[in-house]
This record gives sequence, C-alpha cells and structure tokens, in this order.
Amino acid sequence: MSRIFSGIQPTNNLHLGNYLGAVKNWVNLQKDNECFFCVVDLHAITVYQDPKVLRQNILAAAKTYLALGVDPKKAKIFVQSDVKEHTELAWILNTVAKISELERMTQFKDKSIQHKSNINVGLFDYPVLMAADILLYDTNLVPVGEDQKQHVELTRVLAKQFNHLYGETFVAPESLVNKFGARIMGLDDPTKKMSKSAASANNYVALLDDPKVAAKKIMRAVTDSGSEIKSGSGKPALTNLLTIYSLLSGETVKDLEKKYIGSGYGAFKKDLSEVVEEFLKDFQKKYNNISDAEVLKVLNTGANHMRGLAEKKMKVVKNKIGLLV
Ligand code: ATP
Ligand code: LTN
Repeated sequence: MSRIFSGIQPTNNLHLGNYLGAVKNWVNLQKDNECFFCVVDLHAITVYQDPKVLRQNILAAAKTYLALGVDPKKAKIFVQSDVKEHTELAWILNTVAKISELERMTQFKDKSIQHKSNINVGLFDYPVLMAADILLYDTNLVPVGEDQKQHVELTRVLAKQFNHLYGETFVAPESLVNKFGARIMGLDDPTKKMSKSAASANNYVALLDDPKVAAKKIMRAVTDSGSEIKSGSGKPALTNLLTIYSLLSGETVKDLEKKYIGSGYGAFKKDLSEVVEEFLKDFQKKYNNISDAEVLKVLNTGANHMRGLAEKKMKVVKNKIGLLV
C-alpha cells in the first residue's frame, strides 16, 4: 500500500487527455492505496483566471473526479487552497530550490511563450508549489501524464536537498506514468499534447462538450497521409486516435488495426466518434446527478482530513529548520 498524491488545475473543463493520462489511473489506484486527489486551484492562477469562472471550475473539477469514478470512501478529494500548509511549505522549499533548476522546466518555457505578457513569479515557482503538495504528505507515488514527469523529478531533487541540509525529513517520490495514453495529442495537431488551454477548442474533447459536438471534433480530427488504419512512427494522428479508441473501448490497438483493415479513415472515425459520444453521455449523466452541496461536503471532509496530516508534518519541518514550533 503506497501513499498516492495527484492533482489537476481547474483552468477549464477537463478533457479526454486528463482522463486517459491521469484520472483513469487514479480510479485503479484507489482500490489498494492511500490516495489523495487535489484540485490545484493555486496552480491555476499562475495564468490569469476570471474569478467567477474559476469558482465554477473548482467545483466542476471536483465533480468530474467523482463522475469519473474517484470514490470519496476510498480516496480523499480536496481543494489545495483549503490547506494553507501547501503554500507555507512551498515558501520553505523556495529556500532550497535553485533558480537554475527551475529555469530548465519545459512547462515554464512553454507557458512563458504562451503568456508573454504575464510571465509572473508564480509561473516560475509553480514546480516548487507542486513539490510542496507532494512532500507535505510523504507521498510515494505521483500518477501523472508524461508532461509532469520533469516536475516530479524536481520534487525528488528538492526532497533530497532538504534532507541533506536538515536531516531525513521528506520521502523522495516517484512518478507513475502509464505506458499507454500518457500523452494524448491534440486532435487538430498530433504533434502537440491535448491541452485545456489550447488556442482552438478543436484541439481537445472536453468531458463536458456536447456529445454531438465532440463526435464532430473526432470526425474533423487531422489524419496522416495514406489511408491505412495503423499506429506507429510516421502516423502520429492515427496513433493518437487508435490510443483514444483503445482506452475508451478496452479493445487493444492490434485488434482495432485488424478490425479496420481495408476500411478508410471515414468509417474508422465514424465508429470512434460514436465511442466518444457514448462515453461522454454516460459521464455527463453521472456528472449532472452530483449536486453542489454533495461535492462541497466531499471537499470539506477531504480538507479536514488533509489539514490534520499537513499540520503534523509542518511541525516536523519547522522543527528541523530551527523555527519555533
Ligand atoms: P493546461 O492546458 O491548463 O496547462 P492541461 O490540459 O495540461 O492544462 P493539467 O491540469 O496541467 O492539464 O494536467 C492534469 C493532469 O492531466 C496531469 O497529470 C497531466 O499530466 C495530465 N495530462 C494533461 N494533458 C494530458 C494529455 N494530453 N495526455 C495525457 N495526460 C495529460
Ligand atoms: N502540475 C500538475 C498539477 C499538479 C500536480 C500536483 C500533479 C499540481 N500539484 C501534485 C501531481 C501532484 C499538472 O498537471 N499540470
């Protein structure tokens, strides 16, 4: 039994990439591990968020976790800003983190290009807050998509640097990245990852997209040259669509390739669009059945539990560095 921590930013509605790369894994892990799943709202504000929309997105993210199968009886679900120790520990870790290490972070470089007029200190410091999220709870494993591996690596480095300076305090965690589905690509550009903050809504299938609109997005998705339904190098678009199809249907990519021998892209995409449409309908039925009151109760219970753990850990940390406890 391991301690598991992960989180998603409430920057917009969650998309298929977030589900297939992250939450699907969480649902499996909650069975035999101690799991903490967070809505990381303080990370979200490193890019400007409209306050009214952010408030809705925080609840929507938590409802999405529930509707995708995260079970509050098995896992704790909470909002990052409800436990103030995350920011407190982030400050302390700032005194250990090297600017040169943060400058190497790919996400920072990408976001700095995307948000040229708002390259704020929070955007730069983002991985340190993420390290605090993870280290605060003696986390062993961090299930994330491929893009977050580098941040978990940095978390390990910070844990070790802190331990070296002040004595054994933090557990150095490891990332848990699925072999398959860890990097779902954009439907409009299979060379870039599917992202909530992509410029075009045709990049992603949001889990709250109208199922008919989502089906159309699949029909419109970019394909590769040629006409074979095959995955592999030189076929980034088909590899991506086959991955999505396989993960949603449970059929292997090999079986799907066999099934579509001799078919064109049109027939393949039509079937995939139906799989996606059905998945979204089923998800949205569950999502719409969850009231605000119900999700607030889950978040409240989660935050209370996490505060207990966080307060205890912060006492140890403060003591180690010579602060009065
Ligand atoms: P944003 O575009 O706002 O930066 P995002 O779409 O990248 O957001 P995050 O909140 O950063 O989503 O990521 C939440 C989780 O989903 C992380 O574990 C991340 O690795 C995973 N994830 C995000 N995008 C993908 C993707 N395209 N394929 C697989 N996993 C993904
Ligand atoms: N940076 C992550 C979100 C995140 C996270 C975490 C993930 C914040 N804190 C702790 C795992 C563990 C992202 O997906 N963009």
